[in-house]
Amino acid sequence: MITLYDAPRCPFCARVRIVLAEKAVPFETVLVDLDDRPSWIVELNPPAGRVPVLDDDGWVLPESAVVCEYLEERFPSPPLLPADPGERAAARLLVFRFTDLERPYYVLRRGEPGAAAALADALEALDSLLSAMPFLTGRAFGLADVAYLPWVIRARDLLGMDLASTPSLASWLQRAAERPSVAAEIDVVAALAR
Ligand SMILES: N[C@@H](CCC(=O)N[C@@H](CS)C(=O)NCC(=O)O)C(=O)O
Repeated sequence: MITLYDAPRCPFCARVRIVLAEKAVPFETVLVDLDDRPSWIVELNPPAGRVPVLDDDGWVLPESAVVCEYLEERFPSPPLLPADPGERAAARLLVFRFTDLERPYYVLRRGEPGAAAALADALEALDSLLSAMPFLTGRAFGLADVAYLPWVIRARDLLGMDLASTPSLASWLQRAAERPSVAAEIDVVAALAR
């Protein structure tokens, strides 16, 4: 049995939730209170007790990008990486460069002045990629899309970022939202905003 140590507000956990949903993998959830982190989660994922953590019949894995790749290999169907090695590498490169979005996102969340402009630049960089291809993973939805979607949804719905000036990004989000896995995450974020 697969267990996900999870927190609804955590976008890293959202990556794993999306992959599990895409692959229709049954799993159980253990909710972790991020404001009062239990000692057992620190023991499971030292030193900070970060989530997500996946436990697949005793095989314990932290780090959302690693967990997503693990699930891709453990449950290859439907695939979330392209068949072509070059296209796979391009998708992995985007996951690797996720910090380009992560940094300005968290600077804005901390409320630092001028941060919205830096996040807008990072969203524009994604928009430019998406003007040339339908998904960040390339021709089909996959792990690079999963890596970014939780933050783009939160940037729009929690931080008030307007996607009107990034039309390719806005269309990508709309396309992705047609998938039940992503629609469910939009609902999770809506509940956080209430
Ligand atoms: N690199 C980790 C980051 C996970 C992470 O930072 N999770 C947050 C919740 S969204 C957390 O548990 N933070 C606690 C801390 O940093 O002390 C991943 O990709 O899984």
